[in-house]
Amino acid sequence: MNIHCKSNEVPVQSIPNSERMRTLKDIFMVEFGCNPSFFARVPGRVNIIGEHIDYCGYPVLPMAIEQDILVAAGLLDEPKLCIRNVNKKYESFDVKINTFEELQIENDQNEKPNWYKYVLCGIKGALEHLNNKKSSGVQLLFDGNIPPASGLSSSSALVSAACLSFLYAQKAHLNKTEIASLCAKSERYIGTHGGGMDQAIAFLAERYSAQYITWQPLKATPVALPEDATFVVAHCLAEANKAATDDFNQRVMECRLAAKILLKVSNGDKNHKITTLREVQETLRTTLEDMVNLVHKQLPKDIYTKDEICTLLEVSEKELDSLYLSPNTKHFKEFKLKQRALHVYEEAIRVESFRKVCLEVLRDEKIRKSNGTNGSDKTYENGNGNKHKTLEILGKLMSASHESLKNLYECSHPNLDYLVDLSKKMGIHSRLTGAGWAGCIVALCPKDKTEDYIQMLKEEFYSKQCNVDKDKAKHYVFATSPNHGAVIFK
Ligand code: ADP
Ligand code: NG1
Repeated sequence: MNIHCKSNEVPVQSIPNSERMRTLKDIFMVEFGCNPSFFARVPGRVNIIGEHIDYCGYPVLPMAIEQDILVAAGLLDEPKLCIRNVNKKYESFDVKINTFEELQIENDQNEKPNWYKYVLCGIKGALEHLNNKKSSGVQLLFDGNIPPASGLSSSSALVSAACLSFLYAQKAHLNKTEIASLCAKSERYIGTHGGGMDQAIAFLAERYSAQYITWQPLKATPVALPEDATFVVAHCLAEANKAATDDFNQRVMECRLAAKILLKVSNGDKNHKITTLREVQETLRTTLEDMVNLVHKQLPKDIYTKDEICTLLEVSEKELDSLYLSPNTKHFKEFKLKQRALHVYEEAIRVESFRKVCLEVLRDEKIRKSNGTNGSDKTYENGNGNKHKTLEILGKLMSASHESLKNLYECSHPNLDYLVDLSKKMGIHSRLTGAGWAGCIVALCPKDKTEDYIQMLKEEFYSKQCNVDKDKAKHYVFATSPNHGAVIFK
């Protein structure tokens, strides 16, 4: 039940009477000797299409999943932060909190950050937002079930849960878009230059529909997914922590450099403010299709050396490092600009096509329901069983997205490719979801094939390839549907 819920604020609901909440409360009592004052829940997400384009300014299409980070929070009189995890593999950490400037989150480059540093990111961002004004310290006990480092946004759920609970403890009121933007900014303290999709869907998600997320200003528009489709997530049994390698930032920087060069060679503009591929499209007032042609024309080489980029942009290496590169990408001597920019513009086209088809399906379903008819031949192919043409169109867009991520963006993993190929043999289209380099695929499955598909993956991948028994495999492969966003329980 909602205790209070302005539509644009994070809802405050009464505490669910569940085993998990009771256990969390009991462990909180053991850890801190008192009851929690409130709880916060932030979901993970699966991105249906639109990968590695949020940080280039393009819309994406994620939905929240059932798995989440749940945190129990207590208030402290002293300015202190006590961080605990139900899972003892995640160590405890206590720290004094005075100002956000003093809260250090330095990470050794290319080392996996300690988990509590993601919590510190959320607190640092919140403190900065509050201009260091705080009324209490906090005790936080976390319990998460999002597969970590697997492209389902466990890190952002953790950062967001920390930021949300700290702000709530200080009685600060932010609307959902404000807090989503704040959490996106906060997570960058870990060192990765993400775009904001994960934090946006964490707060703006709604039950029953995916969200078409657009930027500047941040906005989420619900997109109803076809009723006869199920989205299945399958873990490839490899993990990759984004902050532990320079791969993620390298891609972000390559897109940034491609944007600078495209703008410079197209209209001689050295405008340092423009850094995203979308801003270039907007400045040139042209279509995504024209941007694809422009990339072929203006970025013809497979590899650009740092020297070549400096010459093209008329900057010194020192300027290039300080103006455009992150600390962990300054050492790179070669960059792939054509491939990355092509992926981004073509993926942005795929997102638009996917959304358009979903809108058409919805419109047809509405017409069908109001007419009491069984649908038009345009949308449904009745000749060959109940094969759904629309799902095939959407599926093909997902397959094309995977091919592009594998070949142009080079962020796949052999296990992910194996899962995608295995799915294709059964006529199911799928793609890697999230950052990649490991993690999960998301597959679009006709509802009536879902059980057979999951069964096939359990046998052919988890059992035969990875020796995982069927009971355990259910944690790695599951059907999912759009869930709601973050809540406070009190
Ligand atoms: P993702 O793609 O899931 O966001 P990242 O590589 O960005 O993956 O971040 C994963 C990291 O988040 C983990 O290595 C861990 O430090 C932290 N994390 C995720 N889930 C939890 C959890 N339940 N408890 C503690 N830390 C977690
Ligand atoms: P994951 O690693 O799946 O949570 C990351 C970025 C997103 C987006 C995707 C790729 C962060 C926190 N998340 O998501 O913004 O760029 O990769 O589409 O950086």
